[in-house]
Amino acid sequence: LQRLHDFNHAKQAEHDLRLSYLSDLLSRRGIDAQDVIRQLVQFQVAIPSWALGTGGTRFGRFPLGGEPRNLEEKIQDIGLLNQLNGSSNSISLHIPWDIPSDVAAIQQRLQEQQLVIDSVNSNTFQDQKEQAYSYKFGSLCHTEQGVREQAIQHNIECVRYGEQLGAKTHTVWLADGSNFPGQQHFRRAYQRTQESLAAIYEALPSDWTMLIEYKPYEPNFYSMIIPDWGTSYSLCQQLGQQAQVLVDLGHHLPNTNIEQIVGRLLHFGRLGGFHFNGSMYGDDDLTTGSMKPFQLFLIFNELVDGAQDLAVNNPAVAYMIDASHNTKDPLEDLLQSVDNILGAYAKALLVDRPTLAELQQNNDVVRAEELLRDAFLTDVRPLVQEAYRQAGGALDPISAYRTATVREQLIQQRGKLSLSTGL
Ligand code: AOS
Ligand code: ZN
Ligand code: ZN
Repeated sequence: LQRLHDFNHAKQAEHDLRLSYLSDLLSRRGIDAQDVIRQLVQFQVAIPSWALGTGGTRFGRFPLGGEPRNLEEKIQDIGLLNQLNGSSNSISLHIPWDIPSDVAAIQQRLQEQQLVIDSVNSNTFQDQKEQAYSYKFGSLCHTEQGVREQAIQHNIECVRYGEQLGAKTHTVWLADGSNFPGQQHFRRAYQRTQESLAAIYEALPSDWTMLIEYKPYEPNFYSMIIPDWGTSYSLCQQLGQQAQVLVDLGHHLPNTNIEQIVGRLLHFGRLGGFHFNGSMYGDDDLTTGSMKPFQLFLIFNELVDGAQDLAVNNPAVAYMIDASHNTKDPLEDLLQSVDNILGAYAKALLVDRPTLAELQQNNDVVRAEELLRDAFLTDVRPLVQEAYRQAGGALDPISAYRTATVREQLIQQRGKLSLSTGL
């Protein structure tokens, strides 16, 4: 990527023209473009270790080649992304897929790439070879104490690995649930889950956060133990201040008003984390912003509104991309996702909040909506590109990636059939 400078140089003149036109337009509205760009440069979204290889479905997987074979290579890939867009300075790990064999070596790699560990994620949705009990009928919710204890210990082990690597967040997503009516006693299963989570929470260092992710269906199709934000919220309330709700954009039934959920959680000070992806039907894990860009903007509108409102007392939100699919080069997909995320964020930063508040107060429905539409329809790409450039990245990360023939080189280094651990 040494050619990044030359690459930007060729695009610079046109970029300057577009940026100065937009900066002029914005300054007429009292918005300082540089101020927006500064906030875009600061925005960081974590990359999970499992998004770097082609995901596959239960029907098949079509390896792309050059995919990372171990944690070191995953760190290398994320370092590459971060060089291109300056927006992905952290990595989320999945235990046991990413158990570090040599902690010092991993720390060294992270330092070289100027990356940090974002969160550790437990895995009780699969059985591992050496484990004593099966998770076929659940983990933290299981009817048998031995299974619950094994799952609790696994979660605590994740936290211990995370501590060695400087993580501060533990994410729990449970596949637990039932496939058939009558299979599970709803109240007792919830109670057991709550008690198991409390045991994990007790082992959490005092400066850590525990994120509880909800999902309405899959892999269980009749009931999930934590199907919705209300259940996550109730668990967090019982656990304590270090527990927070995690919103994954793909974990809602079609047409759910996700932006309202975000607003509610901010109001309660319980929004801890975000998993970005795109969804047409459910947990599709498509490119963020590829399906519902207006909804993504409305979600950022809530986030920005909450961040600017002194009455809101919510801790910093941990952002991550949770996507994994079968067709694109995963690195190109992640660059697209970050681009859509920053675009939605930039548009939300353009919203004239005092005027919007006034319109809402006076019930001026049309002008309130028009105000949001105006921000949404603004072409903010010059701001996002300038943020990449100021962060030392490429004006156009995807074409820089292609021009530098990154994938071809990775295939040469790692082989055509390299397989990453993961889904
Ligand atoms: C699963 O559907 C959830 O989105 C999880 O956050 C995550 O994708 C999983 O833990 C990855 O293995
Ligand atoms: Zn997720
Ligand atoms: Zn998911």
